[in-house]
Parts: sequence; structure tokens; C-alpha cells
Amino acid sequence: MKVRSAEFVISAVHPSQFPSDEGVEIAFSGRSNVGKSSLINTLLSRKGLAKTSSTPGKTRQLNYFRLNEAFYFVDLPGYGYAKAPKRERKNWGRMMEPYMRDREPLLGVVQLIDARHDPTESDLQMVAWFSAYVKPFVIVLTKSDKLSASKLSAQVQKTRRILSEWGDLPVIPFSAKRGVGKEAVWKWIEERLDSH
Ligand SMILES: Nc1nc2c(ncn2[C@@H]2O[C@H](COP(=O)(O)OP(=O)(O)O)[C@@H](O)[C@H]2O)c(=O)[nH]1
Ligand SMILES: [Mg+2]
Repeated sequence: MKVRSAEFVISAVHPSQFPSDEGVEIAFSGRSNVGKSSLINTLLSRKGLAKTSSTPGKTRQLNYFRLNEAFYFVDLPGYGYAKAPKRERKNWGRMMEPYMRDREPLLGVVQLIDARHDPTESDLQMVAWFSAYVKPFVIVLTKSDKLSASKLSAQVQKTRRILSEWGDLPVIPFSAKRGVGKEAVWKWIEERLDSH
């Protein structure tokens, strides 16, 4: 994919703020700090478009980026931040489930999981929603540069095994630091866009 233009559109906190033009969208989901913003920046070859930080927090916003004046990337609110108040975690579910269920332009979701960890309860909850609401998704294991090649390939197999009740899932190892996996993630996204 040649990214000719990429612009930030809105940090939406309510469905009424979601774009309402013809543009379809691909969403990115994962725990706070899993590497979501870094993945988006790598895909777009833009350093600071999606802000990256090591201090997680903003759990409510859906950040919309418009690409090639044709479709959107949606940076979903991070979850699973241990220090987040209970009320905030509830808000996350209240926001995310209706989004997954009702958002018609949503063509697919890139689900990020840290390559060093097994899927968490919240990751499994997301996958259960993708499945219940028939949204195609792909698993991306982030920060793969932090594992040896053999540990990484073991973790890919383990992740597929843990998620096997949802089918034979694609699992793509990715590193923003090394640029590994970028082509494979783009290929999956392009297939989703082409299916439309
Ligand atoms: N080693 C390594 N660190 C990464 C990678 N991707 C992200 N990080 C770091 O992980 C932290 C969180 O990244 P960020 O993209 O902001 O995560 P987000 O909260 O999911 O958006 C930052 O300190 C990044 O520099 C990666 O592929 N390799
Ligand atoms: Mg982020």
C-alpha cells in the first residue's frame, strides 16, 4: 500500500463523533502499552502521527486517522492498565462492545498481543466479541525483537493453540523497532479493504 496521505481526524469519545462519510475502517486493539501507536506509525511510515508513550492512561478515546482520503485507521482505547480505576474499565466495555457490534464501516480488527505474554482475559474478551459480531481479525505479536527466534516461534504456536477455539488464526510476529512484519500486516489489511 502506498500511503500518499495520512491525517489525524478526531479523538472520538462518543459514537456521534465517528466519521459518517463513505470511508471504511480498520481498527487496532490491544492492552495499553502493547505497541499500538508504534505499529500504526510503522505501517504509515510516519514517526509521530499516532502518539507513542510509555505512560498509558487515555482509556476512552477512539483516534481516527484518514488515509489516502479513502479509508480510516482507528486506534482503539487501550485496556488492561492495572492502575485504571474500576469505573474506567467498565466504561471501556461500555464503549467497545457497541462499537464492535454496531459499527458498519468496520471491515476488520488488528488485535495486538505482546510477544512476551500469553493473551490476557481482556484480549480473550475482544476475540470473543470479534467472533460474536462476525468481524474478521488478525493477531499481531508485538515487540518480537525482545525474544529469540526460537522463543518467538514457540510463542506464535502457543498463541494459536490458546485461541484455537476461534479457528485456525493468522498470527503475525511484528517489531516496530526492526520493521519486521510490516508487509504481512499490510497484506492482511489490503485483503480486508479489497473485500469491500
Ligand atoms: N523493543 C520494542 N519496543 C517497542 C516496540 N513497539 C513499541 N515499543 C515500546 O513500547 C512502549 C509503548 O508503545 P506504544 O506504541 O505507545 O503503545 P500503545 O500504548 O499500545 O500505543 C513505547 O516505549 C515503545 O517505544 C517494538 O516493536 N519493540
Ligand atoms: Mg497508543
